[in-house]
Amino acid sequence: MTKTAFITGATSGIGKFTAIHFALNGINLVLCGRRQDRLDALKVELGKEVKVHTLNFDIRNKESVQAAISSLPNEFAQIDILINNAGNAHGLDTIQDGSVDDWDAMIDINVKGLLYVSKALIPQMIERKTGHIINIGSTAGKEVYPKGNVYCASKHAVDAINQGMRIDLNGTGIRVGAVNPGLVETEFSNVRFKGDEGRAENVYKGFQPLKPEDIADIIYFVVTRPYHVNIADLVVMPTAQASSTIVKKEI
Ligand code: NDP
Ligand code: 8X3
Repeated sequence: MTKTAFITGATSGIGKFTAIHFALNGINLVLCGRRQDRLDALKVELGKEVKVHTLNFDIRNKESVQAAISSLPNEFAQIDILINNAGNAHGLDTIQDGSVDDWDAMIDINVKGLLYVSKALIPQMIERKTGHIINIGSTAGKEVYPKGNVYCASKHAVDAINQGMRIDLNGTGIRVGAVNPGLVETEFSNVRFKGDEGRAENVYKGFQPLKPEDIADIIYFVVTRPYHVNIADLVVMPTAQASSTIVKKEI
């Protein structure tokens, strides 16, 4: 039976390439983000392969999240796969210099937004006794690096929520797992450095970072395992990376 995936943060990077990979493999899509032009373009492009519905909402706003999900037409209302991917780092500063607005953004988007979407979609999965939730964490959810403070905290929270969801949903038929990437070249650093392209590009210079396609391929692998197999927690780094702070720039 054709499945339907709900992908947050589908307008860019990991979410966008996961949408493309899913579409090419026949998975219908509900694609979410705030940039309507990008949602429209994806709908036209991927609509050639599968059924696509788009939802424009700011994941920080719980009423908007609920209203968007309630508005899903019948043919998209049954979600088989939830990819909790929307998120970003905002700023890279010591705790003493960090901006409270950046902290709010990271906690509201990466943690609370993920919870709002999950809260809205889990009941129907419980009712149907099936579903698969993939939480996109990070190596920043496994270790803390200098100036990473609140971003790392938000991703450690995703790690805890991933474990908590798996424990609480055990026995419901819902699979829960996390994919935790290391350095992936997307718009992530453009957002972190607030549009400073030179600084963003520098993050990925001198080594081969992961591409969003690499993570999309892994997410597709995770969701296509037999039903009795749940990949609970997966960390993926570029070969050049050993930890958040150890990256061999010369290979
Ligand atoms: P991008 O910046 O390329 O994509 C981020 C996506 O999140 C966009 O589609 C954006 O859509 C969406 N988003 C951001 N803020 C909001 C919001 N307030 N409401 C709704 N949607 C929002 O980054 P990545 O693809 O790299 O990041 C995706 C996930 O992967 C994040 O959770 C990130 O933490 C994680 N990650 C990334 C790594 C990397 O090195 N790139 C490594 C480890 C984890 P729009 O702006 O249209 O709303
Ligand atoms: C993104 C990876 O190392 O830039 O989660 O924080 S990192």
